[in-house]
Amino acid sequence: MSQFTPDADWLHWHLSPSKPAFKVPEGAVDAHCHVFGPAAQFPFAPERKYTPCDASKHQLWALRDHLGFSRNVIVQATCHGADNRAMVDALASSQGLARGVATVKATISDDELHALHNAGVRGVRFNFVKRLVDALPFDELNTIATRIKKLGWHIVIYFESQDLPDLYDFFTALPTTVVVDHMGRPDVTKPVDGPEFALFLKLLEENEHFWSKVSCPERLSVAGPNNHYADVIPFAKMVVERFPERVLWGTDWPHPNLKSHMPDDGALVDMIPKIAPTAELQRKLLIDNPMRLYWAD
Ligand code: 0GY
Repeated sequence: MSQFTPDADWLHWHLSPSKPAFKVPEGAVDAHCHVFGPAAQFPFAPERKYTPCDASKHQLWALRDHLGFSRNVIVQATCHGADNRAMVDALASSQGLARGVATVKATISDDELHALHNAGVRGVRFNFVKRLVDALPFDELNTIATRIKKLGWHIVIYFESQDLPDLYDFFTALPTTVVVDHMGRPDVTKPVDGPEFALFLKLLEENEHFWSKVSCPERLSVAGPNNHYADVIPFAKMVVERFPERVLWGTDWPHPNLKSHMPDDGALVDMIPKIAPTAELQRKLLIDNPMRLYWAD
């Protein structure tokens, strides 16, 4: 038992996801997922904005196997702050089948950065979603960017679409490969060919070092699970087809902060052929791209 009680409105992740009808290609990577705790071993950060239920590395490996995936990219979740121990512990027990994206402070030492690298970390996450974090000032983020560039790492950015105009110039000046979480969280009630999504597309179009995760239909959809998140498909399909070499896909297990419904991870996998309709697009999305970014060595 730990001293942490999950938030009252916290939905537990799906305990018996369906077996997807879509068979992912051999070697597929779930390139966006998290581990939470276990809190008794890896306490949540005092500055966190939510308290989740535990979601352990063993439970993540079980999901990976059940869905037919081979590898994971574990993204440090905000509930652990800049204490990367739970994520690093998962990488250490993955037998090389997981890589990580860390959260670090500008004051991190070179030794600590190298230890993260040796553990399998290949990127840092800059989070601008206000309900999740108090974002670091730009100068601190720039210091981190310059330091992690030396390790060949990339930067994952998480923001909501309404904030992109203000963040655009900061993002495009970043010195490394940049991966946008969840397509910049578009408002899918707006047209896919409208001005808001056009700004996100321009970001990728004009900056060849920008990538996007085409993940999280369950967060973006208004149509919801009963309609198979159909309203998200045109957005994700457009990104996959326009930038096939720069897209990643992930489950987002254990789905932090979902309050209206918890997705069936098998159903999320079954969306892949709808957004990446050919075998070639699926191979790039699930294997070639994540392997290039996370297992280049
Ligand atoms: C996600 C989404 C969320 C949370 C986090 O690190 C986190 O706490 O990533 C969210 O609530 O939108 O992408 O996993």
